[in-house]
Amino acid sequence: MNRVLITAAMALGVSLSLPAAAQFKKPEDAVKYRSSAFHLIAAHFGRINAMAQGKAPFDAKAAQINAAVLSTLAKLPWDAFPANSANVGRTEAKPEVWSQPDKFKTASQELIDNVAKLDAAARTGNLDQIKAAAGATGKSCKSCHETFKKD
Ligand code: ASC
Repeated sequence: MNRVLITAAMALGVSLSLPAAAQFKKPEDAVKYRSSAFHLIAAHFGRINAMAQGKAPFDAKAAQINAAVLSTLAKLPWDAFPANSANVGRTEAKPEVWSQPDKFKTASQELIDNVAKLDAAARTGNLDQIKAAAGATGKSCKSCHETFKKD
């Protein structure tokens, strides 16, 4: 990696780890950011999951690309839940996000970990491994939604 890329990567790391409220001018901006990230997560996971469930033809290269994108996307929403963005705009977040922060943190880390395993599975090109990892990832989506997302 050259120096420009290293500097850019460090800047990205710093901006991703800033306190949630510091990253958004208005609470609505945080809602937009996190819901956009979740839309992209659903799109890229959906492409893999369709293959895993036999609803789309298996394309190992496409699975690999989508899983790689997903492994970055899975890290994005979690800094976009500042306390002033509960019940703002069109948020689908339940108050439990803020009243049970440890549980929310654990759930978010579970997604990140499962997506990392899905990424590893996709790199092998083995459909059975992808199916298992996609199943676990879908479960972490679902269990988090049960507590933290409005219907
Ligand atoms: C998806 C998607 C979700 C989850 C959930 C898993 O593909 O958009 O919200 O999986 O349905 O049960």
